[in-house]
Amino acid sequence: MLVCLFLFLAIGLFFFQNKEISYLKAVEVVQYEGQDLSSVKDFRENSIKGPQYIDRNDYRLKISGLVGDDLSYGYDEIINGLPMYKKVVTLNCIEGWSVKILWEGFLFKDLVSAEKIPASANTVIFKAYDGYSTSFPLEYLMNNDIIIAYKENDLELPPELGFPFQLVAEDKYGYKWIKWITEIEFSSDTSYQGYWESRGYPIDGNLP
Ligand SMILES: Nc1nc2c(c(=O)[nH]1)N[C@H]1C(S)=C(S)[C@@H](COP(=O)(O)O)O[C@H]1N2
Ligand SMILES: [Mo]
Repeated sequence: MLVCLFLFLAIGLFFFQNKEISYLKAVEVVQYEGQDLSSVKDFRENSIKGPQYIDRNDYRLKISGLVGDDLSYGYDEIINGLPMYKKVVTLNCIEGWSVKILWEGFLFKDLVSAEKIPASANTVIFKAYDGYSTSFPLEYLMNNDIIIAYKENDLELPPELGFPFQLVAEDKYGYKWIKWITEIEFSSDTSYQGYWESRGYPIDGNLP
């Protein structure tokens, strides 16, 4: 009798736990530390070639240019290997709309901490899967805890929002927030013009 009761409880507990686990789902966070956030649905899709679909198993992030031998990292290698940070930052598109998002990712300076960066490398050029590019002074990326995000509002970046990685270019216009990053090139070309920069937008992209 007692054995039956025990078995019944054990089986019940097993199914209860199973159910709990199988029903867990990623939920978008809407508030953080008392601040209301925008939704990931509030972005206006206007990428130069539309959404890009990158396979996480094939993905490589290449580090190239003045640092010597090219290096590359896989998605899991980056996610499991680097400390992660969260911060609420607003993206302002030059077209007038904005989104306030909780970003989560790793620091640019942590990603490149093992690199031997020569003094001549004062510029960093980011390149993306859709052919987009944009550049920054190296010291902007190193001295401001700039994040490369893999999550927004607690959700993994969906393909249309830059999976696997988008740069959180704080204090700069949306066109500097490159999505679908595939390559980070160290350069000495301070006048490099990325996609929108070569079409008339300022290289620094600073917010007013
Ligand atoms: N690779 C890539 N990154 C990109 C873009 C793009 O076309 N391609 N557009 C930029 C612009 S203009 C903005 S405002 C932000 C946000 O664009 P979204 O709303 O289309 O996501 O992404 C930026 N990053
Ligand atoms: Mo934009």
